[in-house]
Amino acid sequence: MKQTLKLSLAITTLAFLLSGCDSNNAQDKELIKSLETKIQTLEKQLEQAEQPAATAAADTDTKALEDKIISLEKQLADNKTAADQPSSTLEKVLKQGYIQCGVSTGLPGFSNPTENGEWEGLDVEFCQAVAAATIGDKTKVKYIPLTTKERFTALQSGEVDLLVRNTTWTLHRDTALGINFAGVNYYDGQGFMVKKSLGVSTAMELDGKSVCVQSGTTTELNLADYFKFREMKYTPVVFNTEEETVGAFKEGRCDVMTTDQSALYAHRLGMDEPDSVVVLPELISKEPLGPAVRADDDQWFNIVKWTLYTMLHAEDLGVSSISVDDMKNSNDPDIRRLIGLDGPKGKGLGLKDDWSFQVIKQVGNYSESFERTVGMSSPLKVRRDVNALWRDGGIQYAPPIR
Ligand SMILES: N[C@@H](CCC(=O)N[C@@H](CS)C(=O)NCC(=O)O)C(=O)O
Repeated sequence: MKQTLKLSLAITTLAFLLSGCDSNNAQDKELIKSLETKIQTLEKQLEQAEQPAATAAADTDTKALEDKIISLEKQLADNKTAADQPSSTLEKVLKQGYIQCGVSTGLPGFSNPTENGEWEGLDVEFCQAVAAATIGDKTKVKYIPLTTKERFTALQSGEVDLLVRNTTWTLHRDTALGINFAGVNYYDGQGFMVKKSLGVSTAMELDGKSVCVQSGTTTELNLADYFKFREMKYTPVVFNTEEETVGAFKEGRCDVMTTDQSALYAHRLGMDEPDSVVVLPELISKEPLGPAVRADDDQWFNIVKWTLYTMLHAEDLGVSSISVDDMKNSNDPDIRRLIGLDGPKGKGLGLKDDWSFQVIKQVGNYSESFERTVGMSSPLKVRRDVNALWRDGGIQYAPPIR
């Protein structure tokens, strides 16, 4: 439209020029007059034709600018929210003033609620050790009881900062769930428990029996493998919680109960007549139990890992919750580095230099924690065996602090 008008205007103007402005002929004058009028009309039309286009262009520009402003405002708001959010688990923990530690719903020796509502056990003490390392106070822990099914989701979603729940470190869990295992605080294996009246003394005699087992565990999978590989039959009786599984075994709803051996010893003690049940000698799997963290935070992963190593080193170097104060006067370079007087101290972990001192002072070395919760000073009376330090015939070993 604009193009057509422009062309008409150009032709008319040309005709006007060609007609000669100086002509005196009346006919010519009339023609000139009509061409002048035509040019004016065309110019006016052109102006009008250009007007809406200009407005539309301006509208488009305004819209684009508005969109840009909205998007910038949104970016600003997002950045502000992100800036308000702690960027690391350590930051979050320090801000909230406690650690959210995922534990079991109740497993004697590992994580068990006491009658006065407190928690005790090897895993519970490890939660406390991480609280001592980071916040400087082992009591700053909020225990979140989790079933087997809930545990990994709770860690992934951030409901817990740390999962210390007699959880077996496996390839699948370490690689497919967005979590990392930070070490092994108890080397376990899966076993079987039966009533003496069943007249069975080895797992090879369990063909055709019914077995109580908890769902969502490595236990369930190992059980299936064990019987299938040996072409033995069994009837699984599956429950979601520890309480139900043990309850069913007690009531005689299955012949056999299977889980981590440490837990079997604990449950045996909880029987009305512990001597009426026996834990069979076989271990059918490896169950290295350890703390797990989310996979997106190396600093937190390192803090948890080195808290465990500190407890192991302290045992190795003979530093306990009792002796650690005196050790401040020690000349032993290993001990001085262990308690943060020399060496890398807390910097690399983003912690205070006395972080490891606090772990040992408030919770103790690995041996102290082990004996108190599952070992000889506890009702479970588990021997160190494979959980002894490497120099005592076990496999517990920590990399050097230097
Ligand atoms: N270590 C195995 C088994 C862990 C497990 O959950 N075991 C049961 C039986 S000992 C348990 O802890 N139950 C306690 C609860 O349900 O809170 C795993 O990681 O899958």
